Amino acid sequence: MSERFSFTLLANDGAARRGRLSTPHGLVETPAFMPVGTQATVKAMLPEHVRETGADVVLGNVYHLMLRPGAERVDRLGGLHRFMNWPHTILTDSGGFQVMSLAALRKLDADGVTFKSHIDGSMHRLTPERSIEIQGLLGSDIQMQLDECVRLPASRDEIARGMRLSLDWAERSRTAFEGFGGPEAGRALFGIVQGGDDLALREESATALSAMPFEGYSIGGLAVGEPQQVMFDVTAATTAFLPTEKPRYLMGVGTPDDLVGSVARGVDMFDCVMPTRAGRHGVAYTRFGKLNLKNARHAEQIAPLDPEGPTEISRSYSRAYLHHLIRAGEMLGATLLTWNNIAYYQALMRRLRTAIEEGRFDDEAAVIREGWVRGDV
Ligand code: PRF
Repeated sequence: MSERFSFTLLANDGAARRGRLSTPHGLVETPAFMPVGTQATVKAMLPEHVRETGADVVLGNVYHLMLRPGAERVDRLGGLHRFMNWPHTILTDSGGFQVMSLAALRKLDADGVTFKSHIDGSMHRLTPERSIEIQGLLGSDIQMQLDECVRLPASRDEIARGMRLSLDWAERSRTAFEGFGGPEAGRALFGIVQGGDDLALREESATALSAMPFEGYSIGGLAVGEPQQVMFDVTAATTAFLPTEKPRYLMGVGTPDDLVGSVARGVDMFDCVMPTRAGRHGVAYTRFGKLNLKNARHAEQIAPLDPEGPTEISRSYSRAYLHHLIRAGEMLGATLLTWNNIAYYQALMRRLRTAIEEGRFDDEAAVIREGWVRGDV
């Protein structure tokens, strides 16, 4: 029997929290940003280099991995950690959100969702139980319940229906997780709060989930097109109803500014394709804000991305060379910018963690924001 999953709250500064997760594959310092490794790879990066930036955990997706190479195959090959050569913590998303955004066709019912693969058109079915079974086969340390994320704007009835369906699926997911021996294996299952932009529905969802024995809680259904202030208000109204001794994960968020604002509202964990996707598209995150390396004004800039940047990559390669690589469609351009971006996000989280420990989160947040105001330099 493994040691149980645990979360320790180390410090508070206002609503901001500094904590530490312990999983069968190591410690995760929070607030944490988790690079997205959808298809068993953080695109364009070696896992060793992802680790070097300071990431303690990467995210995998049930939807992609069940279709290719298949969860049973990954299990036969020794699990996802071994398969992708990432011996640290892995969190997996349950699949529902990706089915709704990627599948060629899908039909949702009270029991689950049937969908057509975007890869080869084959038909598949996900239920709360099957999603947990797949996450167990992958060997995921931190698993998500199957949920339904209703896109905003939506009517209150539609949001309420999706939230209540997700509550029912939360209970079924928990039963399946315990049936597969998740807690004894030291793994975690997070319930997902839904309820759109309706604060009363968020309270109902968070309160009902808090009464169930989850190891942590995710906040879903945000960053789906609503203004940032709405996301912040809903996040604050949701964390208020979640148990303080369990980790909170804001799914699919966000920009550096979103992260700072959400940590201030009590969020511990984040994931987002932004740093990796932006990197492949020629955009670098720096302490001066976002730089678009495709822009002609970088063509003869000998300066690096940032002489004080978070990795050797940010400090050594010239903007002119990065501009050239991106313009020429060279793979190295995607790698170098993704590397810089993940390193930037990890350095940002380290800064926030230290500031919380030292009780100066608000001051640090103000200094960070001041840097971005200088804009595209
Ligand atoms: N549910 C799940 N995964 C998600 C979301 C959600 O609501 C979001 C919303 N931003 C991103 N990823 N299961």
